[in-house]
Amino acid sequence: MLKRFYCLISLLLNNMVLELYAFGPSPPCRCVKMVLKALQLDFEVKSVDLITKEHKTDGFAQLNPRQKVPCLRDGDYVISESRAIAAYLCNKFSGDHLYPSQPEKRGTVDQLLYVSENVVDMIQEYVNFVGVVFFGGKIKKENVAVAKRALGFIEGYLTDREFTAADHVTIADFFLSSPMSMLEIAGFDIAPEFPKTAAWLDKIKALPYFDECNKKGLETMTKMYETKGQCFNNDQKVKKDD
Ligand SMILES: N[C@@H](CCC(=O)N[C@@H](CS)C(=O)NCC(=O)O)C(=O)O
Repeated sequence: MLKRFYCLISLLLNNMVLELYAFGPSPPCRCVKMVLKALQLDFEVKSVDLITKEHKTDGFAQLNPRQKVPCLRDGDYVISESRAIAAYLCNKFSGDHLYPSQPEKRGTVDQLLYVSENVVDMIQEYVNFVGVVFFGGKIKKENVAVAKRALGFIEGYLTDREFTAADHVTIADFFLSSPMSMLEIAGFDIAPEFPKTAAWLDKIKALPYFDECNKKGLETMTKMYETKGQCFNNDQKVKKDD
C-alpha cells in the first residue's frame, strides 16, 4: 500500500501519467486495462487505430519495434507485450493480490500466463477471427476439438480452486478469460460441457471494472465478426459456417 502511495505521489510530482497505447477492441489491450483498473491507477489511452495502420508508423515502431498493441509508457520507461505489462504494473504498484510475490504462488500465475498464449492460439484455430473479418474466411468448425481441448485445460485448473491460479482473482484470469469471449462471439456455448469454466467466467464478468474495460470492445468485435468485416469495406460475403 505504502509503495503504491509513493509511486502515485511520484507520478503526480513528475506530472506523469501512465500512457496506454491501445486499440479499443483488442483483447490484450482490454486485459491490460483490467489490470490498470484493478490497481485503481490513472492512465491515459493513446489510441492506435489498427484499421488505419497507425501501428505501422515509424513513431509507433520507436515505441514498440514489433508494432503491436498494447504498449505502455511510464515516464521514460516503455514496455510492450500485454502479460509483461500486467506483471510490471503489479510489481510497481503493489499488485500482490493480483500477481503474488511468493515464489510458488507467482510460479502458478506465471504458468497460466504462458498457458494463456497457447489458449488464445487454440481458440483462434476455431474462431478464425482475423480470417473471417479481414479475409472473407469462415469459422473453422473442423477445429472445434482444438478449442475444446483448450477449454479442458481451464476446466482442469478449476478442479480444486475458485480461480485459475488461486482462490482469488489474479492477472492469469484476465488473460485466460479473454479468449473465452472470442468463443462467445462465435456463438459457442461453453456451459454444457465445461460448467466450472462457465461459472468462473461469470465471476470474471461480474468484476466491477469488467464492463468498463470490455463492453464496447466486445460489441465492436461481435459486430465485426457478424458482419464479416463489411464495416471495413470488405465486400466478400462468405457464409460463416458452410
Ligand atoms: N503477444 C502480444 C500480442 C499483441 C497483438 O497481437 N496485438 C494485436 C492486436 S490484438 C496487434 O497489434 N496487431 C497488429 C499487427 O499484428 O499488425 C501481446 O500480448 O501484447
